[in-house]
Amino acid sequence: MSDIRNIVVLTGAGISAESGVPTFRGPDGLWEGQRVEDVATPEAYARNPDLVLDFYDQRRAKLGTVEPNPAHEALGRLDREWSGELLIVTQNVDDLHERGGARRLLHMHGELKSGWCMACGDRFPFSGKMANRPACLSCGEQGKVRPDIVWFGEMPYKMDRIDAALATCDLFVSIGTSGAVYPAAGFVQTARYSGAHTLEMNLDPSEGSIFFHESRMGKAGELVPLWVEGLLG
Ligand code: BV8
Repeated sequence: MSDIRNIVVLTGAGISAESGVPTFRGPDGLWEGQRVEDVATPEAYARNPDLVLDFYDQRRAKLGTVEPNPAHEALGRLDREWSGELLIVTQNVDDLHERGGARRLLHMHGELKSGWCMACGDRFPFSGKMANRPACLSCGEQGKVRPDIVWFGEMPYKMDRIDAALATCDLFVSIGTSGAVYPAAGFVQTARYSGAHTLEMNLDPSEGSIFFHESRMGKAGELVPLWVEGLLG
């Protein structure tokens, strides 16, 4: 472990599960009562904007009722104390990493607390209800603000920055993700190709488990603090 300098951490819904934020693939295959294709695609938004806006309004409002868990806080400690390079790439759209102290953080699938104006293209902090068709804070256009979320079929954010970090990392760690969605699910292979050691921490083996040098099965709230202590201790 002594030759580790540059770390990339990928997180998914599993890291927020112990905070009470539902993961995507519940037992009934529904996600907060909806089918993913009915709420997380541009077509769904065009077809039924009220359903989609209300779905995200509800999740945004829920952020005020959940707290970061020990896994988020451990990554916040790693961010403060790690002297090498670190990039935390999250697929999550909640704000628990920030509230847990992470700073070297990137939301590749967007954020619930951000609005995106389809009239002027600006993005800005948003915490209200989009179903009320608010005016854009930048251009004032009414009813053109959509969730700043990367839906299926849309380009994930900051891929160039992610690819550059994967190309130079010595350690790639995946936490709480099923490895079901690309391009995130392919990051482990990119990291391996760059010669990085790869570690997965998950409740169950992900779809990409075979690509990891090491897999630790268990709850993120227990495994991540132990891993960070081992790295920094
Ligand atoms: C793209 C935001 C091109 C939404 C999300 C046809 C047309 C177009 C594209 C495609 C297509 N077919 C396939 C694709 C590609 C598609 C894709 O991969 N589809 C899959 C279904 C096959 N991908 C895309 O469309 C992406 N865009 O391809 O554009 C492109 C690509 C590259 C370069 C240029 C162009 C965009 C995908 C983004 C979709 N948006 N989120 C929102 O949040 O509302 S996806 C969403 O699901 C998440 O963000 C995450 O990425 C994904 C998987 O979720 P997970 O986070 O892994 O959560 P999940 O519930 O699945 O698993 C939880 C895990 O945690 C489990 O393993 C569980 O065991 C574990 N766990 C539970 N509790 C704990 C725990 N672990 C530890 N501790 C615990 N306590």
